[in-house]
Amino acid sequence: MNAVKSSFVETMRWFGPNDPVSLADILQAGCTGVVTALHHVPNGEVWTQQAIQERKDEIEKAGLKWSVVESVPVHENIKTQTGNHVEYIENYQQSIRNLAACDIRIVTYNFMPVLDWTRTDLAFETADGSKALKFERSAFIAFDHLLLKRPGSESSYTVEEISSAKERLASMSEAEIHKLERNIIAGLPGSEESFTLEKFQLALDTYKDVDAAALKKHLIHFLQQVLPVCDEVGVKMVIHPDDPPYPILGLPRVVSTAADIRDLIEAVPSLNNGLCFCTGSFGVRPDNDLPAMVEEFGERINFIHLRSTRRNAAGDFYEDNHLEGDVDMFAVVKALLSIMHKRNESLPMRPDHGHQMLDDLKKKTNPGYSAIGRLRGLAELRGLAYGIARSAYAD
Ligand code: DNO
Repeated sequence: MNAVKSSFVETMRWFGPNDPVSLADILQAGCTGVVTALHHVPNGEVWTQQAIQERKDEIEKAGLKWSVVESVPVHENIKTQTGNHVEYIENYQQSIRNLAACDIRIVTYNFMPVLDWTRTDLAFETADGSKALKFERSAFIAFDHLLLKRPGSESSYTVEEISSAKERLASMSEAEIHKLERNIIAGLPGSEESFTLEKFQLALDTYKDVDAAALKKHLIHFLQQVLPVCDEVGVKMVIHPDDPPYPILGLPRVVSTAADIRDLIEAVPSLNNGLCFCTGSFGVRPDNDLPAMVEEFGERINFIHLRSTRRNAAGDFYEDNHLEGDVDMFAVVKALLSIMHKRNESLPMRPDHGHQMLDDLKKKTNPGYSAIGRLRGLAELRGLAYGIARSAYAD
């Protein structure tokens, strides 16, 4: 069987030297690659060649490869086209050049206003006692409308939704309320921003003149500036979809559906204008047909996050085991293998998130990024991919 045509490059995210999960752990999980970023560099500043090279050397010394950058964050001024946005784009271009000089060629980013990914509960106890990340709509509305008291929030929700949010809030202790606020605004792992309640409203206010059309225009402008540099030095940009994949807090979100991706491709056709195919983010919307999206965007998928969510009618979702939930992981992996087969190329994949379980329940872990839950996810996905590849592509 042809190993190249039918397998992922298995990677795990690593948050750098302070990550409780070490490079040695990632190697033992069977990975060959690491996905990481220079989290200590302030958002908007240039990543120097020296800092990149040092981090790369550290990874290689551990027997791994720095496969993908996740993320070079896009400064808020670029998203709103205010302040020093011109300079921040120049800095971004320079970071791309410096990464290419160190032979790092896949760069993840997102274009979500203010917040990166959002959850209300980081320790939702599942039926087997392991803990998962959850987004509960009533709790989120309680935060937005009743705690933050965002001006205009009443028009984002129905009367029934607001009344269930009131009930939900009344059921919570002070400590639970505090935790809910922190979960939403204090920055989940990998987010580069963290806020207090007062600062948070000020950050939301910076978008008062930026609707979805303007945000998409700003994203396209950013791509028009950055992609020529990528084409020149050989770097692939991969955009991470919105998580959750719809507008929240009155903020626009423009990377949630297949139609959104089409708009970006049409505006900037370079093949280096690509996609981080995150099944957990896209999969929250029932109208996103994931295997069809893999087929449609196959030549531009250059990084893959595999994870499954389970949603209910109330608009809540939690992160299920990787092969369960609403994502048809068999169909998605099959479609991805077929793309890799066609392209005759292995693509980097990471098991996205995992439950906090077994020994990790006693440890301090980065929510979603504990070792054992991701190891379980990776092992299941590896087996699934192997089984499909053996039956479909064995010589
Ligand atoms: C969450 C991650 C995101 C992702 C960024 C990409 O677990 O998938 O934080 O890294 O949105 O820029």
